[in-house]
Amino acid sequence: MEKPLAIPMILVLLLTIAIIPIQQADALTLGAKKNLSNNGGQSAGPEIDMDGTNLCVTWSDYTPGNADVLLRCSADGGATFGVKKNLSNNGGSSLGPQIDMDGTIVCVTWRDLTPGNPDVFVRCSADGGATFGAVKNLSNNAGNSGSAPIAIVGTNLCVTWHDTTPGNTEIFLRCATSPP
Ligand SMILES: [Ca+2]
Ligand SMILES: [Ca+2]
Ligand SMILES: [Ca+2]
Repeated sequence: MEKPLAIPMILVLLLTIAIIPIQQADALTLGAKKNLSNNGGQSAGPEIDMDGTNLCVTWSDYTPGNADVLLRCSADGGATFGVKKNLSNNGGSSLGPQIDMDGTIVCVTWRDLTPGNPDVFVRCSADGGATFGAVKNLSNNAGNSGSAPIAIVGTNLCVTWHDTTPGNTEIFLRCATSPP
């Protein structure tokens, strides 16, 4: 007597498993789209990081007349954003920004052609992106230096990049115990 019930029971179970994820997906609440760049030039290559309710987005933007690294931060999880900041603000192409945050420490790295060859630049903030220290040139050498992911834990930070200065492409690393 149990066997005829087994197949309908399995079907009900399979249907339940299939329907639950759909219902959960429908229950997701998406906020409204926000235009963070909202300017006339090409805005490309956004990167994002978030720690708690501190959130920053960085990208490369041609609106200033050449490629510069722009940044916009939020202290309330993306509900409202501060003004755009131009972190590079120089004549050469500033491309491929990368970002990491820990608490209110925010650092952005990018590849900058202003020195005459591609170098890795970094700029850090200790107050969630409200104010930034000076730009630092981490590579400062003759070869092609680029693609600079960054990691921050507490006040410790490390940046890595590829560099052709040794004669072939090598991977460099530079660390600091406090934001430069
Ligand atoms: Ca734009
Ligand atoms: Ca620039
Ligand atoms: Ca270089």
